[in-house]
Amino acid sequence: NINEPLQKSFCFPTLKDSNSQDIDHILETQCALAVDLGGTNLRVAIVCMRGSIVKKYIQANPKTFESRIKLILKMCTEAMQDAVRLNCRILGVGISSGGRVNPQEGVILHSTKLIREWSAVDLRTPISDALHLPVWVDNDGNCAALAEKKFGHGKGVESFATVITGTGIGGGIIHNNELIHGNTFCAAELGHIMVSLEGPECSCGSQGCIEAYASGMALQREAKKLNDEEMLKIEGMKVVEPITAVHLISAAKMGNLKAQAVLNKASTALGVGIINILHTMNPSLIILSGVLASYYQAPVQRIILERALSSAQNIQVLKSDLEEPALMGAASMVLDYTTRR
Ligand code: ADP
Ligand code: BMX
Ligand code: MG
Ligand code: CA
Ligand code: ZN
Repeated sequence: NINEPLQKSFCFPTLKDSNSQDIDHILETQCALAVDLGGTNLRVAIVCMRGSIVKKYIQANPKTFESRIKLILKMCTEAMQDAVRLNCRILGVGISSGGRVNPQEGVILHSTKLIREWSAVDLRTPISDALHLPVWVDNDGNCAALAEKKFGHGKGVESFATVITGTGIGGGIIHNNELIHGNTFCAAELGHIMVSLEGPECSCGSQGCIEAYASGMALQREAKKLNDEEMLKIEGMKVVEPITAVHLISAAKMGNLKAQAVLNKASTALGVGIINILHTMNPSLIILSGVLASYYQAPVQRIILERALSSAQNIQVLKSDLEEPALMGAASMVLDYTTRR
């Protein structure tokens, strides 16, 4: 089973094994250490069984392999010290990362240039050795799908897909209640669904991918372009650098026609990409998450009504109500595997 990572054996003492006089120990909450590596940020969190984030740490994701591994270990060590004070017992480490991931081996197989020096990386061995904990790893979009399944709109839903926008666009597909990893762990790379033969260049090396139209980075690229041409700001608009997707959205809302055109194109690309998902797997639900989800929800729903086959139109496009889907999914791997009897 692909979802059953090969682990060294670790011993998890149960309450019965522990000293019954140690009241503090009995009151300990079982928690996971969750890590999420994205194109911009590196997040670590202590996440408890019920799915709440006890404490969260955020840093910029370093640009080199060495400094990235070093920072992951430093942040995890700090979190483990805090966990002791917070009476949290850490059962293991769950890691969500951009890139194609072999979850059985805990290896990042390949990454686009969104995360440099991040191909053929065995993450499990060094982290497990340093922290003396079992380690699970999966792709960030896949982790987001696991989180929706356990804590979010995907609860009890047999078949759904999730699309998460950050720096790039990640995807995760649950079919028959299981994640789909594919033949070479490249399934559900939904950001690289292509919607045009030409189109903008993508960080994957191709062009016309929905990530190149609709991700945080793509909108930032367009916002900067407009700003350089002095066409972003309109009367009454304050722009605090750095220019991001947020400026584009507020300019559009204030009536900037150029900004509206960029966002229309981005929404259409995303909507058409999502229709391709509908026509491939015919799920019962699409969940949008990430920084731009609330912006995209309505246009995507509309484009489906305009352009999908009628049999695929009766689908809900929901916005995730989870605070950090990728991070929560990373935690869920730990919580599910360590407490399963
Ligand atoms: P990652 O997982 O890729 O590191 P995050 O999910 O942390 O990314 O999101 C960071 C990306 O989202 C960046 O591209 C940034 O420009 C963009 N971003 C950050 N805040 C906002 C916001 N409020 N609205 C739109 N985009 C944002
Ligand atoms: C890229 C790709 C995906 C990832 C997605 C979202 C890499 C390194 N990343 O398309 O695997 O799921 O970005 O990532 O190959 P994020 O940076 O937006 O969180
Ligand atoms: Mg991310
Ligand atoms: Ca994925
Ligand atoms: Zn691409």
